[in-house]
Amino acid sequence: MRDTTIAAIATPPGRGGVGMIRISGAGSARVAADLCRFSEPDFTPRQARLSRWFDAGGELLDAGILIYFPAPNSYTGEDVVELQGHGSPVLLQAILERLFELGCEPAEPGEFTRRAVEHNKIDLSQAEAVAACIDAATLRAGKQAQRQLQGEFGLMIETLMQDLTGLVAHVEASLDFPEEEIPDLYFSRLAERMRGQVLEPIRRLLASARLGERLFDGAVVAIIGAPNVGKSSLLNLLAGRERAIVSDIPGTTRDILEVDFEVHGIPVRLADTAGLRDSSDEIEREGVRRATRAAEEADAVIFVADASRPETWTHRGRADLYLMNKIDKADIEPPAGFLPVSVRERNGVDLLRDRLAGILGDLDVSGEDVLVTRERHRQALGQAAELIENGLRRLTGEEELDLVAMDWRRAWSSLGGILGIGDVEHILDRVFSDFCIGK
Ligand SMILES: Nc1nc2c(ncn2[C@@H]2O[C@H](COP(=O)(O)OP(=O)(O)OP(=O)(O)O)[C@@H](O)[C@H]2O)c(=O)[nH]1
Ligand SMILES: [Mg+2]
Repeated sequence: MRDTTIAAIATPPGRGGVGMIRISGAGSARVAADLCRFSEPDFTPRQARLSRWFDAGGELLDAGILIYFPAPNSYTGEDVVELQGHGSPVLLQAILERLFELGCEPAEPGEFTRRAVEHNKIDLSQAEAVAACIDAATLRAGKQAQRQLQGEFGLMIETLMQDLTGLVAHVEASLDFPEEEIPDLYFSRLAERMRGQVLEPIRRLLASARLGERLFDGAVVAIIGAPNVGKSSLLNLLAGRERAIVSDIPGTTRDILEVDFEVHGIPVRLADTAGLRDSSDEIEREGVRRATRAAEEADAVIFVADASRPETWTHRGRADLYLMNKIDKADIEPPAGFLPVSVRERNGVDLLRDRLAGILGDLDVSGEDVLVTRERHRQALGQAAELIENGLRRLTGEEELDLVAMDWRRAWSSLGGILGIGDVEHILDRVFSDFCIGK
């Protein structure tokens, strides 16, 4: 950790009502006093104080609220000063330059939060939740990030690590006894507890990862089908606005058209495509090529057919959801696997949303569950599960007990990596490189 006093603008670039500069480190109060041209840094802790900030020549740069948070009761755990001035990029930059003249160093991306981790204010999973909160594209994602930030997920991991430690201690204790003195039941009970208390909860967490990661990473969904079946109408309906041109002329859509919307809190980029058919028109042919590629690259594909035209019902490529549109027009029993809808009359659309969310991972997890939201966490949990299983196999196979203990200790370290415990310098570097400056 750098032993410096750092400063950065914490509000986003651009003009705004308020702009904030954050300072953290042992020199915070001193540089803030110098900025205000006070002889002594005699700030009352955690009290908002109206103050004026000057450049080196004594000219006023801005006036605003200054708050001093002495260590350890601050965001970073160090002495922190927050300056809330006007949201003017030029004035904020000039104040920041002045702070650098007074001895501050520019903060690196995420350095304030990293310092919070290094001073044990929060664990690493909470630090990641800070970034996730800021990046959340939907309310559901934001709420999930909040729960992680409050430490619910971290607490689960910590509990698992404690249970694991207890069970490893049992294995290690038994190393001191000759095998014939250990009752047969001893190890099967141990294995049972490992499965119930540690492995099962890890498996449940892993099962939530598909939805958890989707909530933050989003999904690309392509709509495909024959011309004139209502693909663009469906896009408009789901997007909630008239984004795509709709007409009864087949071949209306040529290029790919994308809109962002959300389904059950999952951010979705929806791509409308050209109707699939053989065409002599060069532009339309290119449209069809692009449609095919979009379907290949999408996370999920919705195939749309027209109930009144059976020739539109067959689809040879991949699709995850089959819609029979225009059921208002034709009184037919749709073929198996098709969801009947009428985009025009908004029939079946709620069910369509549910099914789409299900395809994207919103299945077995309730809204109340804590989810695994990061690939990093999923990998660490997966690795822990594997090591625990290895140990369990060895335990029942009555192999060397010290190898069992070693597997399980490694599983413990793997879980520890999630919280930033152990030798994690390289993990910290990777995690914080995704942050914005000032956070
Ligand atoms: N009756 C009825 N008509 C619909 C329905 N959905 C769409 N249509 C009509 O079908 C025609 C074609 O709709 P589009 O959304 O442009 O179809 P598309 O699949 O995008 O067509 P292309 O872009 O040409 O491939 C329009 O006249 C729509 O108003 C529906 O549920 N019922
Ligand atoms: Mg269209």
